[in-house]
Amino acid sequence: MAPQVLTKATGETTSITDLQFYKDTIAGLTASPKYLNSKYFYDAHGDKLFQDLMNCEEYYPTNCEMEIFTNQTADICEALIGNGDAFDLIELGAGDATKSTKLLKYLMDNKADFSYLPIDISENVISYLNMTLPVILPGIDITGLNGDYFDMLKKAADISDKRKVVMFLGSNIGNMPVADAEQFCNELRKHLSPGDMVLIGVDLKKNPATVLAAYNDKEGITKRFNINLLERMNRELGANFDVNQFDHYAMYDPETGACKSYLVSQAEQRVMIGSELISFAKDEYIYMEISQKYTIEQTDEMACKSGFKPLAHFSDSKGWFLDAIWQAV
Ligand code: AVI
Repeated sequence: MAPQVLTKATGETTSITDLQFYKDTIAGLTASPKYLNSKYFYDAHGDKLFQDLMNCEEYYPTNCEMEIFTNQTADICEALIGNGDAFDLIELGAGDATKSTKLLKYLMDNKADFSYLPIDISENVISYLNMTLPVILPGIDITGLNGDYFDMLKKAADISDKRKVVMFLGSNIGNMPVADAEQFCNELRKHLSPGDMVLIGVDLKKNPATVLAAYNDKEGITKRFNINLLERMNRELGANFDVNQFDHYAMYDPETGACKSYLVSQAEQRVMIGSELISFAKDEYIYMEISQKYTIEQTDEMACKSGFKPLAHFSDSKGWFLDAIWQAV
């Protein structure tokens, strides 16, 4: 019988092979070349490692976006407020909302008429925000939505017919290949109406050495962040990865703007996951993640192609990161 997993909420046991995580893992590791889905990086250990990454010297995107939100708060918020009519401020993948809190505070202080609807796939994130934000920002109108982005956007439209402003920050769009990012923007546009806005954070093309260093930090946090996915399989899927037998490899192609991470098998080896035996040749790689970089012109093009008009650009002092406002046409 395949190993079982206990679901905390219901107390029921499920076969590991029924888990989406298992199915996606086996699909990726039996493909050629092997790949894994980076959305699975973010269990509790992965969240902690990502926090460490955001504090590490070489990983610049978080600091750049924070600088934009700190120094240009008023300009960004005034553009979102527009003519002052009430709006729903929806954040996709809100996390701990550190960056958006800067904007929320300005909007509250300036009596903007808005409701905040953070959307996150993690139930923990949503209950944390529902509890903590009203303490930090007394009087905030918050409705956390737990689930898939587009399902929850639909729900947000059902809850109210107010104008929508959608935030998609932190260069999360970069974790999709360009074609998928374009498809995502098209889908996003379908869930909005003319006049609605998007505030999107995008990491820009820059000196290739700077980009590569951010995904190949000296302390090895990015390596641990990637290796954690193998450890997660050991923890949750009963796999038997010897994680010391894998090394991290990052590459950046300045022509395409694609920064990619891989784990490379250091030896010929076999790994058991559930009832599947996965073989690795020495030096065989697993493609783990893309962190796509764009030029400002490319983001404008992406906006126009998907039914938006680029309204404003906000960049940090080094010109490394962009927060753009797009308006649905
Ligand atoms: C969440 N995402 C935008 C990060 C990035 O920069 O692609 C994830 C990450 N991967 C390695 N370092 C950071």
